Amino acid sequence: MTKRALLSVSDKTGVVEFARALTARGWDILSTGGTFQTLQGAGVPVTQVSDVTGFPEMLGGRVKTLHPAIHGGILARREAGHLGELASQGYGTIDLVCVNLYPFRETVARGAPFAEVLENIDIGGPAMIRSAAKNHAGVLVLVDPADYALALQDEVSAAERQRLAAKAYRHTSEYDAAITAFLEGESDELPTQLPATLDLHLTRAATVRYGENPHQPGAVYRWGNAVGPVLDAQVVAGKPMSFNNYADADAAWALCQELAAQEEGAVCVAVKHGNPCGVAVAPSVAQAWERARDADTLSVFGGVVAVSRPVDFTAAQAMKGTFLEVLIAPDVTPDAVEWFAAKKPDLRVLVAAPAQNVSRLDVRPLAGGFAVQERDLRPWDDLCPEVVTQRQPTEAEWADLRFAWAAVKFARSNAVAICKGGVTVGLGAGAVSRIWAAERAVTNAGEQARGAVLASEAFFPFDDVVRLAASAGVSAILQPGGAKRDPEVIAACDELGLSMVFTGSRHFRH
Ligand code: 93A
Repeated sequence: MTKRALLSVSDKTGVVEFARALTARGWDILSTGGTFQTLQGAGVPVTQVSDVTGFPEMLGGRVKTLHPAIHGGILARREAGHLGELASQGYGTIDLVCVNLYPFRETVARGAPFAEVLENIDIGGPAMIRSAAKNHAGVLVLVDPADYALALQDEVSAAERQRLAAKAYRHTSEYDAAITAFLEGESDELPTQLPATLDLHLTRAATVRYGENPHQPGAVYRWGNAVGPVLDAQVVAGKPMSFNNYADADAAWALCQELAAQEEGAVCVAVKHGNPCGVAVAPSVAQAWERARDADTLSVFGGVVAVSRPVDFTAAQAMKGTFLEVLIAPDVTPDAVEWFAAKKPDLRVLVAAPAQNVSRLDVRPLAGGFAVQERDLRPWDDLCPEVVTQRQPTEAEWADLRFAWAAVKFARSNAVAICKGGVTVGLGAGAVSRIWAAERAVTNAGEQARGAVLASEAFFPFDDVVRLAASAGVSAILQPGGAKRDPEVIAACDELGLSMVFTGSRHFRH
């Protein structure tokens, strides 16, 4: 018996060629309104679904294929009982369903009015896809033009049919998740409560040679229509970006942007393995770079550097003696690009735009899923810092406390930053105990800790960090506060003549 294929697609890519190839292999083609017109216009023999159902498309297209002549033809098991029942109604089988859905996500993304978005919720399409996928033993289900060629083979194995069915259900479930997310209002406003389902529509945005290590395959994905400052940056010189480069560049640029918004001067952030290792603000990019580098000349080796202002020839030359993996800036002058290309051919030089529509969600991989939260976007101006000691910070200390707060917020917990004159002179990050983070920061700072300030991203469980800081010469400390032993911690500051500021806001970053 002649096989029948039902083609009903919104994205008409490749459908004419596919239909033609099916026809050449002896298939009969059924189609809905728009697809029918496309195929007929291309000279492909095709029958309208309405001729099979005996009903016209109605309600402006809302009901086209929702009919037993269609769903019976798809769902009937290929065995005497079902086939007999089908034949008694005058219906035939449908052996291939090729459907892609109304462009719901695209309609949301272009900011269409609510009624238009609702109209783009496909009902009949998912019903056919789900019917065909359920009966995949007898029906091929295609939701992706990339699979059309497979369906043209003489024989499609049971395993391939099952794979296509799984892909079909994934397609409809992601589609439903996008609708849920939209209706729950996740798309525009900052969500106060994350929705029960998330639209994890991901598309590959970049290829990398491998993941974190050479034996791990890796790739970079874009979430929905989000714009990523690093994802969308222009690589103006150097080698292609690696997996680790993307991760570190993202971290460096985020901190650099945050500081650029709160500081007067040019900002430079050096990152190693996801943590800042040197951060500075200075009148020029070259000076900011030199100060960030000198903050920790050991760790900056092989680092990723972000700066908040255009890199000119002078700034480029200041980077001469240091091996760096990536440099990201809002712009790089042509003579600087030329110099980098000639003198540092391995350095990836990126020009990034401050991000507009960056995803507000932050995900942490779990085996089998993700933990998802809103990004920590709280700015300094959102805080109500409170001095809890007898001594008040000086104006210069206030400036450094604010600077240190941003730096420590972007470091992995437990983190402690010691800053002086707009430079992180000591950073301790990713420590499993707070005192160890403080010890690292104090050791790195050395003599520079005298008259410096210290910030911690979370509270002090004991007064040990205060005593260590005081012995190193630190004069002011900033932390969220809120620990059981806060009174002891404050008393230690008063005893040692330090200022302490509580922000009331913790900034864990695990
Ligand atoms: O409006 S629907 O939900 N009702 C239906 O009965 C129906 N049948 C197919 N949408 C329906 N479709 C969808 O129409 C398909 O999923 C496909 O996206 C689109 C193809 O329409 P046309 O062939 O008219 O361009």
